[in-house]
Amino acid sequence: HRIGPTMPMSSERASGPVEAPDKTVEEFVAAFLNELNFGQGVLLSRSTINDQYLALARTVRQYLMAGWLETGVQRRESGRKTIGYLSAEYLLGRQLSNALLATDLQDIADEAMKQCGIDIAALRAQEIEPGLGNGGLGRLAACFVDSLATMDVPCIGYGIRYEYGIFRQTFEDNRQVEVPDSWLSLGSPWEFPHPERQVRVDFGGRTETYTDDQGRERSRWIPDWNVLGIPYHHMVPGFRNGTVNTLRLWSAKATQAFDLQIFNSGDYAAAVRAQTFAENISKVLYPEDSTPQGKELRLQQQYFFVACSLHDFIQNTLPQDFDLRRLPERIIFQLNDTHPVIAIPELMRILVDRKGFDWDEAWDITRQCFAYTCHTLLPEALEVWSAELLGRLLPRHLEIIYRINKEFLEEVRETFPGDEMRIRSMSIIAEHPERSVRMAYLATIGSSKVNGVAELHSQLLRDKVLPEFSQYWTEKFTNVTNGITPRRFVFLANRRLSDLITDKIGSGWVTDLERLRDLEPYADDADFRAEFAAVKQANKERLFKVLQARDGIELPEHAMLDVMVKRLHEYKRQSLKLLHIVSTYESIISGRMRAEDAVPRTFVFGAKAAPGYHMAKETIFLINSVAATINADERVKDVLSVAFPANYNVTLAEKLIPAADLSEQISLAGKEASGTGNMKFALNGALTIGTDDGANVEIRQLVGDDNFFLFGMTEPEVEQLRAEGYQPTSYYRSNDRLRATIDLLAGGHFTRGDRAASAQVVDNLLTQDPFMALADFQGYLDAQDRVDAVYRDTDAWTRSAILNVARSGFFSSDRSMRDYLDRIWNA
Ligand code: T68
Repeated sequence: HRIGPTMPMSSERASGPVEAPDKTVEEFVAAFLNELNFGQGVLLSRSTINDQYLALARTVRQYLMAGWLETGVQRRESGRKTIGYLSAEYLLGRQLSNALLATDLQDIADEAMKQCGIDIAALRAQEIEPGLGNGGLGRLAACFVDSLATMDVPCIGYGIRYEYGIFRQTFEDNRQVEVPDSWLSLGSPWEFPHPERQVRVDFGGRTETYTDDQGRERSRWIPDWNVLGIPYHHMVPGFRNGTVNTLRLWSAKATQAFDLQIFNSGDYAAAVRAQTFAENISKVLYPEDSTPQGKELRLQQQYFFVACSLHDFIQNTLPQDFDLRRLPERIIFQLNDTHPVIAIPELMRILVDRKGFDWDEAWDITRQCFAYTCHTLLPEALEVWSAELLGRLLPRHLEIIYRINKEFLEEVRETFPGDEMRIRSMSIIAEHPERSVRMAYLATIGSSKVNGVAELHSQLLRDKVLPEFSQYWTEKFTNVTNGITPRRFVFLANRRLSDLITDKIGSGWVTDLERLRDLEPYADDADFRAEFAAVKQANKERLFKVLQARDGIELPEHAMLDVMVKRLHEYKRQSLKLLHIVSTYESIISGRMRAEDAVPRTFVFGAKAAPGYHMAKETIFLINSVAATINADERVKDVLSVAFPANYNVTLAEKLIPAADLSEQISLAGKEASGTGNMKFALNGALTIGTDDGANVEIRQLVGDDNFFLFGMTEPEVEQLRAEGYQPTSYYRSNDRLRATIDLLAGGHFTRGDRAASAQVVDNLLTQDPFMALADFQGYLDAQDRVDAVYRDTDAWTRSAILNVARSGFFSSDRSMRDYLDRIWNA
């Protein structure tokens, strides 16, 4: 059968419908060999694994192409509102497996490769994942575009084609060393460059005022340099529905390859300098996930992709002569955090300066075209640009921001006459320590809706981060709890569990995750529990093989797998996890607990630290040091093991999460906006030990207190303790186990006697402990004791694990997308 809808031939397809090869092994083999011979230019007998991988990828592409072209035609003809997802990051993960899944070609491709004498697993392993994001925010964008395609909602994902994505992490002497991620080096079969659709982007210069034909005083921008944006299109296939949406990533290119005059004068280096400068814009992803550095190049990146994207939609995607007064009927730009917020003044500039709208009408249109999602609560993560820098790079935009601010503050003044304190606190422009632009405020003022990413986060966003704004516009603020795509993170990552589920309740859950509820009764079915536990065990064995091959890590077969994977950040409290491990170890080696009485545990960490984040890097060093010591200590052999595979990424997550028994979600309450790893674990049958933070709150409410290990202070308790004056040493003095743990860490036991090597992390905990790990230590240990107790009762544990799966359907990103459609996009 053919893939893709069989629509009547449209005027755009003069040569008739594009057809995919038949979904048979024979046709697949033929298409593959064709790609190998004619696309790659090699014979099967002489082809390398990389040749074969590229040919296989291009073969699968053939099956998606009809749907992609057809979706494009439908989108242009239907006039439906499009979601323009603006995100500086997309953490896509490998594409081949997902494309095979979406087209239902997995079995055919397996068999076809077998017939060619090729091990398809080796080809899958050949793909370098596009790591065009830091963590949760970038992965969320990838889940959202997957869901929108699966729901057949028109969406264009706009972003940056970084030449280098998130760095590859390696360890040397237990310390993180970053290596550039050259994900494009072996060729990238998933992207389609469209140099003919290049867009020019201006920077710098000055503005001037002039009088237009109608005698109106106007301002215009005289830029002084520019670059080109070249779009690279990626397919975003829906799950077996024929829809293929587009991800459009922009790459920067110099306007003139090099300056001929300088070149002719013989100064080759000077001639290519301009080119290097321009092309730096999309060179590399900034690896800071929470502390924006205010770097000029980053602002260039932001404006670059946003300017390209707005231009692309308005000039190339809308019909010619479209009446821009109706723009809000055709597009809603969703701002993934503040990174693309410069799009707001950019649209104002287009409407006012280029299209001749008057200010008020342009402002009315603009605000309807944007919605803003905030992903943080950390004050240091809220983006602020110095007015000096913004004015130097984008002088007209700064002018527009000033005017937006002036008119907004006048409006506030009318509602609150004389309340200058309030007015100052709502100003987009901060005056101290230097004059700067608060991007979250600009986003809030320029958007129709503002949302947080979990219930607790949205509440704190209203009450703590933007209180004046949420009082001023109660209706503007809303919540959409994050979600994850069940296609990648359950169906693809956990084939065994998927088959077991489908066997019992049918396959509808893949696109309607609430159907997992139908599994609930099976929690009490002993046979099902045994099968469920066998799946978990098989996933562990698969993981151990991966870790053995990837990192040379050997792990015991039968231990609880206790996993903490996420970016390394103090607020996430990897150090608290470390205290638990060291405390357990200390109990055994001090003789307080017999090794044979402990529940055997394997602890797995995965975490990258921002290269400039010193404390995070010290924590990585300490985790590695503790791991090496514990793994070499015969006294705890097969009882405690610690693994820290380097370079945690989407590919590893897909192997790790299905194998986990225990999910560690232990941030200080009020700091983790949502978390999405927490959802992936629950849906793969891990139990959570967690604080009342982010989406943990909702997970616990849904799975039930009996199936969740809650510990730690609540957010109000954190605030209260902080107000009273938090003193970490008081916990050290009064808690014997904490003291023994910290003393062992501080005494050089894990660092070959070198006390200085652990001092920074230890001193930080004892003297500052900004995220109150010591205050939650005892509660955490107690909760871990409860974990052990339940784990000893295999039936009880498995029952809870099944209920976690059955009750977590809410966390599908399909549901998140429905919420955005209903509450934010009106589409
Ligand atoms: C995460 N944020 C939140 N930021 O921390 C997490 N930031 O709680 C939430 O689940 C997730 O977003 C999705 O909503 C991030 O991942 C970044 O990666 C980031 C990158 C650059 C600058 C600032």
